Amino acid sequence: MRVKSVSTNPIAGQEPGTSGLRRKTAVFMEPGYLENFVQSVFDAVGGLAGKTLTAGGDGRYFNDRAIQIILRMAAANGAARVLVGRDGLLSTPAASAVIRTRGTDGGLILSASHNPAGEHGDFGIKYNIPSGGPAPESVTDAIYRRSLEIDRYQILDAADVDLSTTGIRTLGAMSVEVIDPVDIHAGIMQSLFDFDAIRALFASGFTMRFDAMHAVTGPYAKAVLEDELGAPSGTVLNGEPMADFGAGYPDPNPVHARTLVELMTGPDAPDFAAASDGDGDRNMILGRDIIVTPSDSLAVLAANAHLAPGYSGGLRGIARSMPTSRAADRVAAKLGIGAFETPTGWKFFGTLLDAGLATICGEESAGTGSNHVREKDGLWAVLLWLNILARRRESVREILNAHWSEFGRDYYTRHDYEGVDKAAAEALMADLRRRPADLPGRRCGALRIAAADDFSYRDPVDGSSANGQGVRIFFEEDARAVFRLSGTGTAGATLRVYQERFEPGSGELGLDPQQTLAPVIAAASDIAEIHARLGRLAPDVRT
Ligand code: VG1
Ligand code: CO
Repeated sequence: MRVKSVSTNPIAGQEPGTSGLRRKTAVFMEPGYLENFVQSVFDAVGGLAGKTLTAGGDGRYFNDRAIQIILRMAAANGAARVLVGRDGLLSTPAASAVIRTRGTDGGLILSASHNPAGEHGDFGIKYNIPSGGPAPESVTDAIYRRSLEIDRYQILDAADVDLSTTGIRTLGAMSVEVIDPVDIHAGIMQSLFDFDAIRALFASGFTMRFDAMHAVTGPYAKAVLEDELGAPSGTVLNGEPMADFGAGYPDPNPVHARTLVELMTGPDAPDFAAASDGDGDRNMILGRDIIVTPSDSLAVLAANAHLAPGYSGGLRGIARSMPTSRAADRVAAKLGIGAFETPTGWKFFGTLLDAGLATICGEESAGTGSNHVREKDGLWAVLLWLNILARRRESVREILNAHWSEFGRDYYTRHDYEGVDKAAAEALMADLRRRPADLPGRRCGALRIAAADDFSYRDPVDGSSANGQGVRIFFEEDARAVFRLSGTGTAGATLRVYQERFEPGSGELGLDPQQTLAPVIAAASDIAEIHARLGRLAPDVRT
């Protein structure tokens, strides 16, 4: 086996500020494209000589071939060992768990998360640092700079490594340790939650469905829910990972998980349901006749976390992304612990978790997690919910109602305008950014603007800063609208509009947030001139 040094042209890889590289699968399959990114990572982290890496992905189309390329490149770059999930699989939270538990020098995760997979879908790759978390901007910027100047990559001329069974193989001078993709993560889950209580809950006839959406979480959910906790087989739906995710869209929201929502509003609804996304880091929580909004879920989990053994000593603090509702802040205030507001993206939670300032974190996009790993963790959220349900023995609806009566309710909805013209969306944002000074005082229907800004953040631990993270409009009526462009798409642009309004002391379940928030929604689309600029009368997705 010999090391080949292949000359290559620079590629404009991962844009600064994004947490991974996502492109059409066909782009990734172009000769040298994946290789350039991988070599840029290896170079940007100071080379691989003698290092150990973790590698795995969500099983989407090209995962199998990309893993082999990464292994051959790691060997050619002098790595000592790579830990790889069997069949090249690792969910994002499991990869984080492996990096931390086994102390590897970071890892490469193959996924485009919730983006559709397949030959005509999307592929993605990201580098996680040795803490197990997404690379911070200083690292992604270094990778990006390297990708612009790279002129060769190193790869071993060798046959594929057998990844179909666990065990240790060799590839040149490097060892490849094929691990069970579930074990390490499942062990952490067992250490955090009251499995006996959850087992008793299922034994009492409690019913649940978990929709793995043919993505990576199937094996994780089956191992824990069905094999370990005694939920009947059939609890996990669509549990076989498929290269094209069964032609589905593994984004756990009311549009893409519609069948689950219909099940929960129908006559055969189980007590509880959940879904996860492509790479297993997000979650959707449903009860009979109720979808729990992610912002509420974060607040409920934080308020009840002490019921789980892993958090019985209480929380150090709660962190949420800026567009996430303030429901979690109300819990933090009551518990007398810190509340943090960070830009969108899990990487901003890393320093807070490392410093012990926050224990639980969450995003409105259905990502929730804790200090057990450094990624959001879909199955973790589902198990914490189950632990709470097992201890409280109330329905999801009762728990939500009680929460709102205690803390008040933050009505919330996010509207996504997908696949809109990029230039028009950027102009819309640029104009909003220019206007914060003249917006206060302006009337919008029944509302009046109190303040407006473009969110910027200074990390309280390392002092790094991030600007331009989303335009916030605050209304005098305890309401807020936020605008930002998605950074995870691969075609056109997606405008996200986040709308919320606080109602103190209201446990009114019957109210539809779209109706309650109608004045805020109208004001937001008026201020941003959404119809005129994007030619859209209604959003594609409402969550
Ligand atoms: C979206 C979500 C954000 C999340 C990110 C990655 O980003 O809004 O909260 O952190 O996806 O999640 P954007 O830029 O499209 O709004 V995942 O599950 O794709 O790793
Ligand atoms: Co994801």
